[in-house]
Amino acid sequence: MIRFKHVITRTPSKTLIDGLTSANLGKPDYQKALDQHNEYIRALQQCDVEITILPANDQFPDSVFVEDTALCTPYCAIITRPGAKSRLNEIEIIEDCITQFYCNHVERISAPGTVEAGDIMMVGSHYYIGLSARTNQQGAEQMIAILSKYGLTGSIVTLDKVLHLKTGLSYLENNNLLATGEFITKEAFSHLNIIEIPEQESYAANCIWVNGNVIMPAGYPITKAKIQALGYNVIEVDTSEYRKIDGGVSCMSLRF
Ligand code: CIR
Repeated sequence: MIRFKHVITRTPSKTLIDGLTSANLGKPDYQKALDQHNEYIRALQQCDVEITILPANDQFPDSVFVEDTALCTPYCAIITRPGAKSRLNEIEIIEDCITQFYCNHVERISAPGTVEAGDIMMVGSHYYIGLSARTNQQGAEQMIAILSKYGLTGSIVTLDKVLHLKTGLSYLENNNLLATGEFITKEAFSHLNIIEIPEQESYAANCIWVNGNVIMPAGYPITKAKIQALGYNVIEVDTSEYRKIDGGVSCMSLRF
């Protein structure tokens, strides 16, 4: 059974209001987003992890979503190469912090590969990599080759409707997988215990398991009841301002 020791987050920048989005929910309110980020950190503080909080960076509106910039495994970290142009150079501002934790076990995705780690889901020593508008075939193949150097495995899954793989999926350990929409019936996950998240609560399919706790967005009672029924300690956080720019609870941290 894994245990996470570390979490990396980044304070949202004022420019967050200009984050990339496909949602039609209006612009985030910065003060509210900041309060919600603090609430997120308080939730993590209940999960027995050491939390690193990186400073806000105005140059990158989406830099609060640190998850996309690196894949942190137990043996190595892989700096990604985000497929969104405005996010590509976010890797420059995460690198030092990642190197502090992983020393010389830091790898990189190179051009023409693109990867955003929101497209990668860890299940034990296996990593599912979603091909999306942000993660391409070359990037996924490079990722699998790097993982294999460290005794880890990876495989590619396709996705059609959502931004990132983990927009519609969350692995909660103990064989339990939250899934919504296109992922409920995907062959690749049929060996797992699929917990179906109904369409009207699809945003809540993006949750995080942190040492026996599940942090989930507030306001999704069906999902909450299903997760609680599995025996997890559920911690709800309001992420309404992040939802407006296609972000959820997983995107806002790196956990390892
Ligand atoms: C983006 O479009 O890149 C951001 N507005 C949202 C990123 C969400 N990250 C994630 O799902 N891992």
